[in-house]
Amino acid sequence: MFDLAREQKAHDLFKRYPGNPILKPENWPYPTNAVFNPASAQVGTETLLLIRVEDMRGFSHLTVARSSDGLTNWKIDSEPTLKADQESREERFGLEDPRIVWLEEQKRYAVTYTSFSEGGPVVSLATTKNFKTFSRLGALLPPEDKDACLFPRRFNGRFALIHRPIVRGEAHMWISFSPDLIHWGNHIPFIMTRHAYWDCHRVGLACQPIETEKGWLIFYHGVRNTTAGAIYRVGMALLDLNSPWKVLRRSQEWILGPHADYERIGDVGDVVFPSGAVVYNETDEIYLYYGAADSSIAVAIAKLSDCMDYILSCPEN
Ligand code: BMA
Repeated sequence: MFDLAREQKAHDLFKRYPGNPILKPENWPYPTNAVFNPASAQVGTETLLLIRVEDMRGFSHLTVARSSDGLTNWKIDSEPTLKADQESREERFGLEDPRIVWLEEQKRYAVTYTSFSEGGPVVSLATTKNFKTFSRLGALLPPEDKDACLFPRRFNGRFALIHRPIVRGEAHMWISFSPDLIHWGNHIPFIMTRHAYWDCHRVGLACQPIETEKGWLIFYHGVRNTTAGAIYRVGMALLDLNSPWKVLRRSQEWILGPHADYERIGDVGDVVFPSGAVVYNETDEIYLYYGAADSSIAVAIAKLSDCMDYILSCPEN
């Protein structure tokens, strides 16, 4: 139902950082076409972004950039941090769109990303302690699949993965479970595209799930196809803390959409594509890192308490 007060909250939630875009191809220490769709983690006192970098064949790899305030003075690795193994059928056409979570029980980070395999896009998993060396666990599920992230802990003994397979041409978000990060089952579609809405054509997880007292706060991208092309916008949902396949709330409105020039114009115009977030509990802030128009990286900032206030004002799913 249309609700003007809620529309206003959705509209006002995130403020774009005035120094956007924070990272552009011109900043790179080596030639590159585009830098976008970054994963994020707070590592020690630094914000780390693991960034999708597209080379001039059109294939992507992942490169680390670090900053002490998460906004400026980025130190970028002088060469690709995680390169595709082009001998492998899994990674033949590059690595794209990573997400990071800290797995406390394993004392290491889990990085999920899209491998562009010979059979199409698949979700792959690698773990790392230092973002220098990585252990590859391979593809988790068959193609076509994208937009995946693990939860940082188990539920009833099982790891959980949000991902976005394409089934019968439909692009809904699914959640799947595994005892060992290798064997996956109990596949449940749980956030579907909504007919006639801004997210009617495709949905997919944005950044890593954020644990709050009221449930897991997730951001997702939603796509509408128009006569002028696709528009990628961002919405939110709240998942049950112990049963994350249960959707407690879902935003009716989008909370971030392409508006600034750097979001409207680029290799793929009209795209905002968040894939990383950092929460600062001391200041109640959330920094949402996103690819802008498949060309550069931007950040938008909100109060976490405002995000919770807004999502709790949205109807149940
Ligand atoms: C999606 C993904 C993203 C990309 C977006 C917009 O399907 O492939 O990597 O940013 O399209 O082009």
